[in-house]
Amino acid sequence: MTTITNTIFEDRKSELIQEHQLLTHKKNDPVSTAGNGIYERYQNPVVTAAHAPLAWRFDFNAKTNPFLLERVAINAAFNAGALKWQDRYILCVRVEGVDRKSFFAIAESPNGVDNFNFWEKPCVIPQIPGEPDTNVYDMRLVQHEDGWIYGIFCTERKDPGAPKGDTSAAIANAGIVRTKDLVQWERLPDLISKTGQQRNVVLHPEFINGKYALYTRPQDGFIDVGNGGGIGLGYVESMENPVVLNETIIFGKIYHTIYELKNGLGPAPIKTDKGWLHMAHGVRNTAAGLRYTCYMFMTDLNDIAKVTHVPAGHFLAPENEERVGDVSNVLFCNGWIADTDGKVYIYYASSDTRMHVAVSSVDKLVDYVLNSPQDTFTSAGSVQTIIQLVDTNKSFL
Ligand code: M1P
Repeated sequence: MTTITNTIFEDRKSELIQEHQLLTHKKNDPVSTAGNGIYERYQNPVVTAAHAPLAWRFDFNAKTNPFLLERVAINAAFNAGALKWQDRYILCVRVEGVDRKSFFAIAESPNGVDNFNFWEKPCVIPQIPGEPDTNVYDMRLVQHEDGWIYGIFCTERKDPGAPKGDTSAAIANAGIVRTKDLVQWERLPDLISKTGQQRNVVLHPEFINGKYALYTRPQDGFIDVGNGGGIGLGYVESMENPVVLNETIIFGKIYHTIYELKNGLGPAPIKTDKGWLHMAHGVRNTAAGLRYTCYMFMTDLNDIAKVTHVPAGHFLAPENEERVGDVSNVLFCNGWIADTDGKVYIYYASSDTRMHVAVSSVDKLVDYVLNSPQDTFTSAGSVQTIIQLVDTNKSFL
């Protein structure tokens, strides 16, 4: 190697390392506006494609890579499952390479809002013999009361029944893994359900009458939910033989709402003394394409199929830079952490591109879900809701 190339290599190496260090150790502060009082967004994304370790992307051997070119490029880091584990804030991130393949990688932070660093290597997900996953994404991490940490994710494979020449028809289903250390993953059989396709399947953290409870999202097609859709609930006897015989839709699609076209559960629900708190995403169509926003609801502590409260409209929607990305106008949340001090870290992805955090508390979220007006499903109803508030406020403002 000539001296000149050697200098290019060494200069680039120190520049890359310095930039990466700055990014992965950058302090994050809340956005300073009065906001809605329910949560505080943080200024910087918590994980991005640029957070991917340099060792995943560059060959640092000057002999084989004298210009220190990037060999494996990462496109996006989004839709992360989350867990507080051994006092650390863990994200199981959907990392997507420029080859369009997603994979999972653990990133951890000491405080939940910044300093997220990926572990040395991505997760190795064992394959089902004869049925390799083409693409995997959107893992929900759940610490179940049976002692295992489960990861349920979407596994996508080419549709074997697709007509010749149709290179995009695919089948989505729920893949299942479990672990005790987030390093060794045991692959369990994929979910068996009556509906053709499944995405957004989430494990309830507690047994219900001795069974595992699974929130599902049955769909007729790969993208379109068709006659299916809605958030379903089913039970399985064992995660080693995950057969859901009956799925009941507990939260369906509704005309002219933010979940008119489809919806799906986000992370596993948080148990509170008032009920189970849920975060979900709702999708509607617009002239500019699909719009994904996140909304909340609560189910009964003693009957998880019973939805008790649903504030009208979205809870979190894409704002400013969040609105633009690989799939623009999308907010998606499949991970949150209810901490021991009552804080809730809501990890959400924007536009299928990067991860953010918003911080709230169990008390605030319960207050929001119980006391925000419910949907009246008409414009006149929305006006009445506002007039009621104005009248109430007359004695206070
Ligand atoms: O592109 C937006 C989202 O689309 C899918 O979600 P759903 O199945 O609810 O339509 C998923 O592919 C998700 O990963 C993605 O963020």
